[in-house]
Amino acid sequence: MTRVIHTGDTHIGYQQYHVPERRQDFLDAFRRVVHDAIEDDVAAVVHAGDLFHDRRPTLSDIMGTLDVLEDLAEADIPFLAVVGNHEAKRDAQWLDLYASLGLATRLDDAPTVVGDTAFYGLDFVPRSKRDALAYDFAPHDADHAALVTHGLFQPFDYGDWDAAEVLAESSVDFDALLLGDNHKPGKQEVEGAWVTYCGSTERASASEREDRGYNIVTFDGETRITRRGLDTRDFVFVDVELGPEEGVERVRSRVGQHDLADAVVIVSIDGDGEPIAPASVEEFALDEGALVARVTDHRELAADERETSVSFADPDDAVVERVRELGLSEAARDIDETVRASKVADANVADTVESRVRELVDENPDSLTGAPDAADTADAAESTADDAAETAATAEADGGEADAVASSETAETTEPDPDPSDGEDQSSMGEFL
Ligand SMILES: [Mn+2]
Repeated sequence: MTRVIHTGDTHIGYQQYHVPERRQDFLDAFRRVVHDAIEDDVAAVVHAGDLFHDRRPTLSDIMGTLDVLEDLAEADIPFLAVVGNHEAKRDAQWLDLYASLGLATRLDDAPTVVGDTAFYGLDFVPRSKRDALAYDFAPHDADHAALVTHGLFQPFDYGDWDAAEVLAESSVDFDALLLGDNHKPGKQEVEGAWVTYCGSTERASASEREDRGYNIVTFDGETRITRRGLDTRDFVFVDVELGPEEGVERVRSRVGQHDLADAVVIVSIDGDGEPIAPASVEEFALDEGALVARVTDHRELAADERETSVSFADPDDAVVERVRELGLSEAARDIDETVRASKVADANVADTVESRVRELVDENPDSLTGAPDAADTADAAESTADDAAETAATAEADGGEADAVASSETAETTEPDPDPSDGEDQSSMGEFL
């Protein structure tokens, strides 16, 4: 019998809504999961990717995570993990740093046996590179086997990678696929195996309304998956449908019915009624003790815009979809992050991009090759520059679109990863709900 905690999509370092308290929340959630693991004395903590929110966590994110992993190691509980799309760097990964300190095991195509179960890992693979995957795993002689990976899998919503195909093509007969990427937990039986998402441990998007938690997976003849909840930051969702004569007083009174202390308050207004300045409601919520308040007035949107909003429940999601579809080179993804991600101020984006491209060319011209048939270094560098330009343009276009959608997003509930590969954007995209 082997009993493990299956968690993922921790998104440490995400300063959601630009408040430091939210950044701390994501690390705290990880600490709670690890605390539970120690309390419960599980055989391992299995992490299915996106430990970090982006590929450039700050030193305090890295050290905070280190501290949590040290507690786990002291309890002699292994941390088995793969690399998610948010945190993936070009060569060595953050996970390798922790592995080198003896605090983590980066799962791969060779078995890591814990108890009587062999764990394998497959990092996030961009769609354009999946056809080349052989799903060739080294054999094991344990009683059970599980593959840990990160991506949006069919038969779950938004799936663009087929779990049935992975199971059928793999050289090892897996009892379970332990997945990350979709922040909504779920489990389904596919080809005689359990395929399950653990869900995120803090709400990385206002569309993640359900309580957060993680999976407990027991391999014991059969595979059993149960869920355990986590105590996370309070989110108060207030959906107001206004009648013809109603206005801001009605909204305030609905919001005021809740305990707002230290909560993230998400107000969604629909129906008829008088015009409302969202700021007046937000101020009211903050006066009542809310940590953050966001008000979306859906009445302001034209009918056709509202149609659009249905297909992109979360603007983050729209962005990740686009970026994934672009099939960008690693270098272009790096540039894309510089353009969109949080750590570079608007004024510095152009300079930073220029110096990153120069660095990349200097470091290793081959690594810039977007297409495998790029004839020589010059071509490679040129195609990278093109990719970068395209990415910048796309990021900007998505930014515009996402902004339009952002204001209509709160009421949507089903939702995978808020994944724009990288998160919170103080530069071109502005803040999402
Ligand atoms: Mn994620």
